[in-house]
Amino acid sequence: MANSPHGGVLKDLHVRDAPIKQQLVAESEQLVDLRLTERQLCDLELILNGGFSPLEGFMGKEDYESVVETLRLANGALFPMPITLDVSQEQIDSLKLAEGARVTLRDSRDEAPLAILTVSSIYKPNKANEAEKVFGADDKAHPAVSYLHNTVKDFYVGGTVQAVNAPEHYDYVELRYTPAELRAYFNKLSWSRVVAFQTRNPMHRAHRELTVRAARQQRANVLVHPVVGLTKPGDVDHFTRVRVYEAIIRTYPKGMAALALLPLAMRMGGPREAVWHAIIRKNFGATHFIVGRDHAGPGKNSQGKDFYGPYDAQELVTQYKDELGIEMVPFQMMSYIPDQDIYQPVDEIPKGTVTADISGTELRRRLKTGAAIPDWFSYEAVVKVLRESYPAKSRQGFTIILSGYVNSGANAIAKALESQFQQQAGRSVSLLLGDTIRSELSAELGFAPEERHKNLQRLAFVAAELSRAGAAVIATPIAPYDHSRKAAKAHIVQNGGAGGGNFFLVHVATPLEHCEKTDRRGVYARARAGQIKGFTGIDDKYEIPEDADLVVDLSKQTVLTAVQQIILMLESQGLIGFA
Ligand code: PPS
Repeated sequence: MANSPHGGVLKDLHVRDAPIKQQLVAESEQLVDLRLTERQLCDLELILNGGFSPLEGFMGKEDYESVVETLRLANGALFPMPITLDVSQEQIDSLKLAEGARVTLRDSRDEAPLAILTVSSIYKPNKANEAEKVFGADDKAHPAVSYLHNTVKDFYVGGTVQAVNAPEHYDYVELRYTPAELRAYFNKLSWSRVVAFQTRNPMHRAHRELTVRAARQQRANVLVHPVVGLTKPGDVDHFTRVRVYEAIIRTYPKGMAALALLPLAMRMGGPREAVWHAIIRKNFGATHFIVGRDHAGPGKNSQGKDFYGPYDAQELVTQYKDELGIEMVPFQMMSYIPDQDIYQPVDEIPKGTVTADISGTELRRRLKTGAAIPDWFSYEAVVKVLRESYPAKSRQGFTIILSGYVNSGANAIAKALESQFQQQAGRSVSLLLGDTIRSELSAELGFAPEERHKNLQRLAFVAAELSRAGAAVIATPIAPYDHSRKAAKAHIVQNGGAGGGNFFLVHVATPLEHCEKTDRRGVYARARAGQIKGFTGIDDKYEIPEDADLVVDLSKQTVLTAVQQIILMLESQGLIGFA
């Protein structure tokens, strides 16, 4: 039925340790504990459920060195990726980590005890060598190498683990299968030949055609087995991707394909990663594994060249073919042939045939502009999911900060803009006037530089949350300091929307004399009289923005012309249209 696991035995540590679970749970409460990072958590989940068979823990020094140098564990078994538990010197000291010590490994999200580690060795890895040997270059343009140097701590702790609990998941629980569960599923359906498809991207018609072709070629069923642990920074989030997979799985011939999620932390290690992926899929019961073009490729190195050749991964898998025990199904890129309305691997397309493709960049452009995405490229249901997560510009939120002196007219412009946006409909509008933020969010803050900074960052936090939910946010702090404005912008760009938040700084450059002359509330008079200390423009600075997206000045123009300029700026970015 299902393929036999790597090394012959599925190392399902939950099953192995079930008879002594109560004892382990009790002991776990008494031991020192290590809270796992996201990457460590993914690794541990697959060690515990047998996805990484034949591993029974994190690699000790001997296994680590052997894997780095030879792609094999010390006992000779093929395993191309180091699976290590990194700790700092402080952790070693404070937890008294030493050979023979027992430590509880906890889920840092909910503190749940997951496993007990018995330490067999603590060693300092040569990170540069690990980068060179495992990833091909000690180049921080590689995400795993950057992670190795910037995030991974200085020491590795090796040792076997005993299972206490599997990490809890709260999303897509029904699609998460352990190797044992997937094997049982295959057996139940009498699937004896299963071709697994690895992916970290949304799937479109080309992927569906490729997998169906692989299935027919091999007379096998298809397991769509996407990674939902950690993938390449910047990838489409897994929540969106799983909705895509759920949509695409319905397009397969009835009974051909199944979808299961893999909580793997990818390393983007190209060829070595492909061998590792094959082993993992074998452990999950698959008999065949698709390796495409540039499998698990990390993109370009710091010289602008690809880290790996497009078919290096296929070559390395072929090299270990005999001992892998899972058959590789190699595939070239699929291209669409409009004349025949079919997809074909590029190596099978006769020269001169007209083909069509939509690149990732072009797809992102079409999502952004709302341009059509043709049926030959994807499925309506898939495009709908992507459009929900990546709304077109015209449906995205944005934040406008109007910065200027007190009484610059920023508030008048903001209120007029609010009316214009309300008139347009389609977006919720939030007006964050400077004094509203002061009274509602920053009542305890004064006007010292660090307090003004904090006030603006609070505003930015709220603005980013609103923008991300699709609102038009108009804010009018004085925001006199450049570094504070830049920090606010960075926060909003990073957190204000799926593909990057939309942010505009409008400098309301009404000169100080004008602001003071037209001040009917008398605040400037009070500041001049020394009754208000550290007043912007009087005895505190206003740093003129060099990076404003727009400059308006109410000593020279009316509120409405300023508003019009802002509207035109937003329209040129595709954020609003004229009704
Ligand atoms: S800042 O610099 O962005 O934190 O300023 P902001 O939050 O926009 O607050 C401006 C309002 O506070 C009144 N006020 C002062 N402004 C500048 N400097 C000092 N020292 C100061 N003290 C009080 C100022 O009159 C603004 O009030 P409104 O009612 O908005 O004009």
